Amino acid sequence: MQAYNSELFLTTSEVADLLQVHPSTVKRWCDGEGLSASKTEGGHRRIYLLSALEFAGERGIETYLDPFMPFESHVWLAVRSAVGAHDFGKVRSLAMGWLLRGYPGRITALFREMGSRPDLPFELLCDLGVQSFMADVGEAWAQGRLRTGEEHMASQAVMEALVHLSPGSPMTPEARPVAIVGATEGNRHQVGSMCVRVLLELEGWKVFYPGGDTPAEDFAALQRERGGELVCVSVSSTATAAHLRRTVRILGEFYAVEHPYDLVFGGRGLDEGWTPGGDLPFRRTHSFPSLSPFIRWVRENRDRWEGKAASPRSTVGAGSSHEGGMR
Ligand code: B12
Repeated sequence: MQAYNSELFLTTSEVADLLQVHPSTVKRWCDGEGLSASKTEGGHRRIYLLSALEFAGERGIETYLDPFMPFESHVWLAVRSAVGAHDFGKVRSLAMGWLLRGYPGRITALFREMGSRPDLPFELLCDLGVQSFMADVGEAWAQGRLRTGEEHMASQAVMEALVHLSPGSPMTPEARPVAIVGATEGNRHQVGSMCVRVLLELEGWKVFYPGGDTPAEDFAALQRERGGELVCVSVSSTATAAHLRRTVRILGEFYAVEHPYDLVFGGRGLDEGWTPGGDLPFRRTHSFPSLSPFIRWVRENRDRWEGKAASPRSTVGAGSSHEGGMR
């Protein structure tokens, strides 16, 4: 039985949002059309979540909570904290529980639902929700609570949600701006770069995504062939300074001034003090630990890419860009 929880008594607007109708329709339903509601001291209607869902079921109205039965209340509370307070604690524990009990499909469904919310910025979902859930997965694996296969299933469940959330890249050859996004050679971690891909696509970019373990030469070749204005290299982990230096060197060797681009390194695997170097050929070089500062920078510079101003080499832009020699 569901324990009493006042948070599960919804306002008319919350029910309207859940059932995808106008709040005045919910009020009408409460006033004599069978949707039971109580009133607060101030005279506002409150509707028990499960009553609203039962009412919806009787009328054939589908809600995003239906596939989560019998966890509707938990999911509703989890999504509400994530969207309203950017608190993903409940999401993380629900998703971990499902992973341990063998319901990875629910993890996909939950991340898909949150990712389709216009009131939850996608970059925050990735930086706070996806990243922390996957960190929990890594921790559980390290403690022996999850098998390697279950860790893989978690990555797969999240990847599937991200694939669904991708609006796809524009098909036309002339669509701009163009980005190349992937993870460095030897790096099999794909979720971070996939987050970058979907985020840029949501911003209207055409993205070429070779995924994890992409040789530096191939980033360079793709950029040249597809006219990329931005090359994003994910350094989620396992990269050493020597490894990153090599990537920068190879990209530098292949760089053609007549096809200028900005180079971005990103991910929590970047050493705090790591700098890509001083005298670099790229138009600009930046590194960002997470998506939120990255997408701010992308938006601030959008005009430049849309105007396709092929400015010659310059080492740095604003923010967390880099100067100084390689370590
Ligand atoms: C799942 C996972 C795997 C899976 C990956 C499967 C897949 N399809 O991706 C598998 C099992 C393959 C794997 C293997 C290994 N893993 Co692993 N893995 C993880 C785990 C649990 C989750 C990673 C993840 O998906 N995170 C979710 C994403 C969203 O987070 P993210 O990658 O950090 O991306 C975010 C930011 O970094 C940033 N970002 C990322 N890329 C970019 C790019 C740009 C341009 C920008 C702007 C931002 C950005 O935005 C994202 C959103 O915030 C982490 C644990 C952890 N704490 O992260 C360990 C972890 C990353 N793995 C680790 C290790 C050591 C390994 C192995 C070496 C283990 C081994 N001994 O075999 C191998 C290496 C394999 C290889 N050659 O790459 C270490 C890395 C330590 C380090 N400092 O380098 C971690 C941190 C675990 C740990 N605590 O030790 N792993």
